Amino acid sequence: MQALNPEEIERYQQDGIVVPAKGFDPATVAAMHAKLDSFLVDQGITDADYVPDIIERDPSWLDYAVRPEILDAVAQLIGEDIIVWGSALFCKAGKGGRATPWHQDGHYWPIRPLETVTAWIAIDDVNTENSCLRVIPGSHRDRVSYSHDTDNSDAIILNQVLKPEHLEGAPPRDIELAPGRFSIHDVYLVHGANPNNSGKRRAGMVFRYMPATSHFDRELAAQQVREMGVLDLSRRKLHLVRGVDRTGRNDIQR
Ligand SMILES: O=C(O)CCC(=O)C(=O)O
Repeated sequence: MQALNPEEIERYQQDGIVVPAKGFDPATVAAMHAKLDSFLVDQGITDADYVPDIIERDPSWLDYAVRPEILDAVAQLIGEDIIVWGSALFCKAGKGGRATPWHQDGHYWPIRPLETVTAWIAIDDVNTENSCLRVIPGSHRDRVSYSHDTDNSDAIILNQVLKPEHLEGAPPRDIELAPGRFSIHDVYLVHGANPNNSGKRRAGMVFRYMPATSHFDRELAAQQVREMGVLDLSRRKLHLVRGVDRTGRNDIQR
């Protein structure tokens, strides 16, 4: 059986995001929850709401990125040659959890052609109350990278903010997820999240997948840091998790 049925693929193409019917089983959810708790202790992380490079900090997180529930769905969307190039934890405390500004991911990602998807996995129960991910359905369809402003304010977790004029269009949709369920979103999709002051933690793990027909361009990454002051992605490790590197130019982690 395919991970995504034709209706789900159609929904992804229309909306730029899909929540597959099948998430992780309860035992996997429990293991992931426990692993997050010990990971936060081991890493001495007490109040960080955004922690990049989770797999680099603890390579065993890659086991979750390659679970068939996710990888089979990703393969249906980007093809059978797949590189995991990013991971992050968005773990917002129940009080003072900072907002994620409206943004498009690909705006500062050094992948050419710019094709990549993100799986956002709920570790906690994630809903409107504790500020789940919000998206503008269909905002990916034109395949346009809109302009962003740089905002280094402490109130938000990313410093690239979509210019407000690009927010017109469909109303935002909240992506509510039970623990173990995940969404997959397109690189051009406009998304963000409200601050969390609900009293309930809101933890989600993300893994980023690019087709190995695209090139992860480290020089471009360094240039983007110089020109935009964005997070430095130039030393990201590339994990080939299925198929082969079709470009022959991606320096895959061995
Ligand atoms: O979880 C969030 O608040 C933001 C997640 C996000 O921006 C992403 O996964 O690309």
